[in-house]
Order: sequence, then C-alpha cells, then structure tokens
Amino acid sequence: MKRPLLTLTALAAGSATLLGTGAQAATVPTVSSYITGNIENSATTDTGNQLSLGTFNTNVTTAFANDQGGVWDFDAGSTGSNLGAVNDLEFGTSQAFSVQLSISPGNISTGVAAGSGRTATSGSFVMGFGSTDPYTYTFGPILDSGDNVVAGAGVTQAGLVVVSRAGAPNSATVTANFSGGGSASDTFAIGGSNGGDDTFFGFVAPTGQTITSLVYDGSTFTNVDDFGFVTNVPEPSSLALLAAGGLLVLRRSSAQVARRRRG
Ligand SMILES: [Ca+2]
Ligand SMILES: [Ca+2]
Repeated sequence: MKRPLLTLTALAAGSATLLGTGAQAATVPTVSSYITGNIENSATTDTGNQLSLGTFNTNVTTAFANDQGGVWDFDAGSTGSNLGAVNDLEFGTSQAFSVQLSISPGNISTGVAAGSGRTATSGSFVMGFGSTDPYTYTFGPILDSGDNVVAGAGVTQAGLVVVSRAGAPNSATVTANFSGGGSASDTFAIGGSNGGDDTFFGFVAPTGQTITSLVYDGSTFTNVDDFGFVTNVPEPSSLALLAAGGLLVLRRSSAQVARRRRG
C-alpha cells in the first residue's frame, strides 16, 4: 500500500513543476461574503457578462456554503505582513478545495494595512499595488484537498472592489478574460474620497466557459479589498446526498419495523 502513496506524492510534485508554480505558494483561507455596507458603488450591473454587487454577494455566499467559492478579504490568515503575489485560496465552509491566484506584476502587497488616504472595506488589511498598473489576476486550476487537479473545474464568477482614495479620483477599468477567448469590461469614475466611493466590479463567464483572469487598469494608485470568486466544482453535498439517501432508506426501514412492532 505504501508504494502507490509514494507514486501519488511524486505525481503531485511533478504536476506542480509542470504548472510552473515553482516556489511554494502561501495558503490563505477565504470567507463567505463581502461587507456590502462598506462598498458604495457597483460599477457592473446584471447585464451580459456583468454582475451587480448584490447578485454576486448572494451567489458567493451560497457558493461558500456549498464548498464552491469564497471571498479573499486579506484579513483571514493575515497578520499584516505581505503574503506575496501567488497564493492558494482555500474556499468553502470546509476549505477543502483551493485555487491558485497569481498576480502580475509581482510587486504587490497582500494582507497589509490600507495605504494613506484609504480605508479597508473589511477588517484592517487590503491588497496594495507596488507600481503603476495594469495588474492581472490569473486563476490556476482548482485543486482538491490532496492537491490533485479537479478536471474541467474553474472559476465561473469573480469580482473585486477598488478602494477610493482621498484626493485621487480614479477612472478604473476592470476586464474579465474568458476561456473561450472573449472578454467583458467596465469602466467607472471613482471619486477621490477616503473610503467613500469604494467600487465593485463583477463578471460571470459565458455558459460552459470559465474566467481565466481579471485585469485592473486605473488612473491612480489605490488598494483592492475584497476579491471574491465562484467555481463550478461539484458540490460535495451532491455526494453527501447519495449517502444521505442511503441513510434515509435505512431510517425508513427501521421506522417501518418500529411501526409494525407498535401495530
Ligand atoms: Ca466605503
Ligand atoms: Ca480586508
């Protein structure tokens, strides 16, 4: 029995190399939702491949409960030091699955205090840029708890919040790139106030496709807080339902036995 286990470990190590993950990425937990009361605007509305903040937050909350998504709030799992540009985001109530998020260029600070003139929308910590944008957020494959790639799985919805900055109005554009080669984009004029004009951008992939990356391109330096995603991994509950169905049959038969005994 030991030999297959060693082979699996070797395969996992080999696939990590093939995927170009290189150095060990940090693993960070996600939470179930945005704190929508702290986010003033939704740049995107429920049209085409866009999603409003309200719809996305409902979707990601449901997805988290079903082990299918999560929100990186930059606070969970952070002590305020830079987590770096490549992280494995564990998602769902059981945090069983993960997706690797790689940010380019890599001079970015994740899980750090909000910059001067900016306020976090959740907790104290945010994602801060290290230079002029654009910044690209690329999703890797979905991995299960054993770090095996879940075949055919990917991110189907994603959204981020661009934090408003005192004295620095921002013409911000966020683009979602899809696996079929298309994209969706939206531009929004964010006012120059400290935390008073935080703006959500969210997207959903066309049916049967996934979101491969998001790109933020703005006219000013600012922070992102939070960053959420929904995947199409099969619900563990669908497997649990089969087991629960089996239990139900057992319970029914014991109930019938009990009724027969009473009768
Ligand atoms: Ca705000
Ligand atoms: Ca935060």
